[in-house]
Amino acid sequence: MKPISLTRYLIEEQHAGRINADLRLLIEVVARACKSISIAIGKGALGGVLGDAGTGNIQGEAQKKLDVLSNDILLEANAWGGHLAGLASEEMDHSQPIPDAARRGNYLLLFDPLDGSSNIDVNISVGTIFSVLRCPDGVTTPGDEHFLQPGTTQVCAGYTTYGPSTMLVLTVGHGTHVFTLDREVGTFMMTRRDVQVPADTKEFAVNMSNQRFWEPPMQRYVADLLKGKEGPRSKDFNMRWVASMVADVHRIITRGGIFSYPLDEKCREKGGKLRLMYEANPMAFIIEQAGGAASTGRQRMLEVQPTGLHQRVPVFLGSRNEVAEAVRYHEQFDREG
Ligand code: FBP
Repeated sequence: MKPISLTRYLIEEQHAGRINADLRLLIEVVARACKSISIAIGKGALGGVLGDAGTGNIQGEAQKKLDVLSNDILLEANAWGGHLAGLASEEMDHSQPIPDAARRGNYLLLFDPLDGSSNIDVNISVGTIFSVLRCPDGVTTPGDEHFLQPGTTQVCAGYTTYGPSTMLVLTVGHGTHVFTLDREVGTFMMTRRDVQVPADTKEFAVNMSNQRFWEPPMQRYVADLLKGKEGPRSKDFNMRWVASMVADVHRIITRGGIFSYPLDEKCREKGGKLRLMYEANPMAFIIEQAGGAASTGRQRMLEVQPTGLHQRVPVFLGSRNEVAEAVRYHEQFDREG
């Protein structure tokens, strides 16, 4: 069957009454911004976009030039569309209401403009992650507090991965679909509809160098994976770690697996490494809509009640039976120690 464009897919969703015109146009605006980011990344050193920006963000991280450029591209693209009341980004301390009151809409957009920053200068896949919420009724100038809604209230989530090809993975709550950018015509074309993540897997992704800092249940869970078929899991597991969440999650969307960034002694005070609002929640929505599961290890990710815009959480997501297994180790430890 001839692939359909993102525009046609969204119009069909609107005609089916599953999304409204505002959300359709907002997704188109974000997708267009991601195309511009893809072009900037593709230029690499020739475009002078590699290296540090010489500035830092609220997370205390050194910003890369592409972090700042991607953030600016998304801000500019969403400033005048009329679909948003406000937006929030990994690269900005606080959320921002859309400047021109006349151009405000009913949605809130959260994004990680450039995920996988540590891989930018070494030409490994990076990405953009986004989540869309409704602006609470009666709120015209949203503040940070209006964004603190659990992941179950997301109306849309997506990520774009900038790799050998640029791909957009999207859900509006009716399955998860994959689009590939046709660079010649500049259009995202649907290349997989209704993706289903296999329930079981033999592949795990974690930064093993943090092992000594992990909690006991995580130590036991990974130790049993590494014991392979001689161990309690009775099968051999392979490991992958790209250190770009978008790339690791895209592999899982494509062939299954489990991705985890657990709590460890290095990030315990912060509550974890990855951010709930614009990394964990959108990925959890996408994965659940593809038949997978997402958890903090102790709670369904999408049910976490947010307390801060840049809040961090432990993350386990992917093939649902494997995520359930990782959660079982944590529950057993919490029960029995
Ligand atoms: P940012 O690059 O957006 O800050 O994201 C965090 C991240 O790079 C994830 O993409 C990735 O999964 C993780 O951190 C890698 O962590 P580590 O450097 O510990 O392997």
